[in-house]
Amino acid sequence: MTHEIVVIPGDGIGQEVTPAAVEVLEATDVDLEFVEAEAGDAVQEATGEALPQETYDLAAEAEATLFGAVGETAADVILPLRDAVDSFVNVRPAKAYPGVDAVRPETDMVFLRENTEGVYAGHEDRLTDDVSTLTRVVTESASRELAEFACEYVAGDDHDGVTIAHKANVMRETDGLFRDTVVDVADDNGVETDEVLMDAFATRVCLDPTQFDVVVCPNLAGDVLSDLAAGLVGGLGLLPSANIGHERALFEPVHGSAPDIAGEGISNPAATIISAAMLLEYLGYDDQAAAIHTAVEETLEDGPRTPDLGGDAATEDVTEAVIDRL
Ligand code: GGG
Repeated sequence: MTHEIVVIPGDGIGQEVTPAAVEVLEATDVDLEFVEAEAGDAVQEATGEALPQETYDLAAEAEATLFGAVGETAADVILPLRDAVDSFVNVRPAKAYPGVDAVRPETDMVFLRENTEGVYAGHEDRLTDDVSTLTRVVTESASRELAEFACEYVAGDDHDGVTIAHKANVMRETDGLFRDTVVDVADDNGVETDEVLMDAFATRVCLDPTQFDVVVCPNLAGDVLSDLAAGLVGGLGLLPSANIGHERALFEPVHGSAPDIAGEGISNPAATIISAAMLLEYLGYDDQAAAIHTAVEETLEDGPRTPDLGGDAATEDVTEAVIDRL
């Protein structure tokens, strides 16, 4: 069976790491057909539209989409693309790899981030020169959907339960609803929960990341705390993600377009290649996905490595090394 995969490289290093991940996918025996589509800052500049309708429609119809990165147009591209695939959770594993110089080499956790609301729902207003406002939306239904996914996620593997990171002591109505709903759903499913205020999480995860395994968070908290975890494992070049919807999904590295190094050919493709492995898992190709994970792990351990990991290799060198190990 041929799977159609929409590929949206986007801006900056998205133009380097996305083709690298496609090369790795092409080196597997999975029958994939790639359809490239445009989005991002450059398209906005050229056409006035950061996310062309054609790109949105392709993502809304494909089984899976592989996305790179965008810069200033993140809100106009990433949020609608997540909407196109009807995604309710952003799965962000953060783990340290042998051989990579990590602040906390014992880190191994996954963030299950609410993907549709919170402050990223976009209800922002500029009322006067002096005043701007933002309405934060949290619904019981979206919190429930995320919690149900979290319960299924922990049931499938060796997990003790979930940690809910929130700020319900201050945002009582919104994070209170989020926290109470996740606890209710977990109780109904026999899944243990513990809770931590998101600011305390930031401290505790730096001191001892082994306290955390599966972390369920509202949208903004999940975005920020997973980037923090990236700092513990060696940088954003290592964090993949999957935006899971009901019938389709979108895979992307956690990092952005990194304009400071874009065009130099030295961006770390690991996060996007691991995102591509998650795409294969999503399609049911567990063996091929596992082979990519192993090849990336071996490459991170033995090299070559890009400059963000202390090496001097190019994106292409790392990509070839992963493919050679497949
Ligand atoms: N890899 C996608 C990308 O460009 N991420 C940067 C970003 O701003 N992300 C915001 C988010 O994940 O909500």
